[in-house]
Amino acid sequence: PDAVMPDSTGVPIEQLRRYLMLSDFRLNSMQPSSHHTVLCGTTQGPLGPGNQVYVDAWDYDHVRMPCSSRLRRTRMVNGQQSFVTRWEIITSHITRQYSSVNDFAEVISAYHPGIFNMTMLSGLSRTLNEDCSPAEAKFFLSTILPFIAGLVFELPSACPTPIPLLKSGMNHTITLSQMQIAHLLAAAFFCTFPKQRSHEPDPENEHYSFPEINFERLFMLPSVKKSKRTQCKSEKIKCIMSYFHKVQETRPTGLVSFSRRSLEEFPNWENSTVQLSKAFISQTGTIETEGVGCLQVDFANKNVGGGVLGEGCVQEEIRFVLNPELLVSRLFTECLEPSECLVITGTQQYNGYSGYGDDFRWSGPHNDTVSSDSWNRKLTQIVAIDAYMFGDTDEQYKPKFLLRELNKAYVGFCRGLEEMESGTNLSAVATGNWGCGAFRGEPRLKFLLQLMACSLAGRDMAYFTFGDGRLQAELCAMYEHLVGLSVSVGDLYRILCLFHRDVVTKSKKQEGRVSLYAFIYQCFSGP
Ligand code: AR6
Repeated sequence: PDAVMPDSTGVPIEQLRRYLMLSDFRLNSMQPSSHHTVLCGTTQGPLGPGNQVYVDAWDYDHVRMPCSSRLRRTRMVNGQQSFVTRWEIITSHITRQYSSVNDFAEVISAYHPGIFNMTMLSGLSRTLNEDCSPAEAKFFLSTILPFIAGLVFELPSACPTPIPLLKSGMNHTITLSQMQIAHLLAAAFFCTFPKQRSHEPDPENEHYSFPEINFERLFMLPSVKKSKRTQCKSEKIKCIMSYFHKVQETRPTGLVSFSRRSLEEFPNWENSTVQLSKAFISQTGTIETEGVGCLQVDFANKNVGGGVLGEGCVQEEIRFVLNPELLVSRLFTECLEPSECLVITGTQQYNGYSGYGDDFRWSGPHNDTVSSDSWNRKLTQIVAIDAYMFGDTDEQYKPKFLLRELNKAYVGFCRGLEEMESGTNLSAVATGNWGCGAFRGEPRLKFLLQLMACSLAGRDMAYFTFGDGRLQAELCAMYEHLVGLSVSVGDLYRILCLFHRDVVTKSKKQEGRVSLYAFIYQCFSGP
């Protein structure tokens, strides 16, 4: 942090609204409905079908489960062809003793649709052989891996009800227990899921609109070209191992909700007379720690989780391994459209970390002390919104992209169905340089766009500049200037459009053109 700047400026964080206690977020009792599928029992007893008989749904609206009897293989018995379900093969192989990664590879290869061998577990091998002590590796193989296998074995009784896919255009919530999520993630760890589909396959174009859920790619070493990523991949594997270890020690008892939101109508930004919300701006702190009780932004990919199971290791991927329950959203969340977001309420933080990107390191298990709401979900609400990735960074000032990003932030921040029913005041948004790392956006612009979206959504904003003291000072000076002049959302929108028309289209950044903030100061020069 920059020594001459105060750590934080704007409105003090204490003045922003957060959900920290049960009473902050009042909810009606949980009822399954046409927009809410409750897949778990609650503290009041089981809901939904309530029995433990597995119901298979092999269609375009539900998750295709590895235990489906539709997945079959033929085999020859005494010269006669017969069928065996893939699930029978899975369950007959996974429950065994594991003394090496080789044993794990052998198990997966028994039911994997393609070729599966030890090379595909090179990353997992490296983690166990080089990053763990022999005792830790032995404990994982002899205790944790059989525990994970046990969770897979119990999948049909743990998740007997078909899980709806959260498809494009839907406004729907799924609530699962943390233990159901553990069973599903165990099945992903053993790479058992078939690919998910939301429509008939097109033989010309094998296109899947769901993110990958099986952990295969995570277990493989990155290519030599990306060898800098080897260590951070290993750190992600350690996060997953530590998650299952914690679940094995203490079975979590809470629930988690996943809500897809898809809006058809958006605000009229240009004509809005709404004043700017309160904003706290800080160069220290992170969204997940200092933003406790706020709506925390996941700087997402349209395929939620982005490169978490591959080589990615920036904000979203890190969040997904700190709170591994987020990973299950990849099983049922179809690729997000520009007018959509995913809100996840109730995940637990199991891991601590240090560093970022290639320097990301697991720093041990994390004891999550966040309290829970009346549905027994942790009061941790995360919203996945995917910014636009700019090839040419001047594009971001075009009105069509200003609108794209404003509307994306707005769908993430606006009042959801639950909050409509409960009438609760909305918590602040905890965010930062959304779309400004891997996606190459400009934080000075994204700060204003997110502030405008917060203002129309009726939320305050806590903005973390991630150690950038100069940025914090510039954002704060601009914020105070705009608020001092009572600039409205519409005023600001029109100035942003003028900047594009009068500056961006006339000259290149390299030519020393006037900066966005200098232009805004010129336009709103005060009384
Ligand atoms: N708290 C506050 N700010 C943070 C934090 C944090 N915990 N972590 C990072 N930042 P990036 P994007 C700041 O690149 O550009 C992933 O692969 C930091 O200044 O993750 O929207 C997704 O799956 C960082 O440079 O977000 C997408 O594919 C900045 O936030 C893609 O990246 C941006 O973080 C999204 O890229």
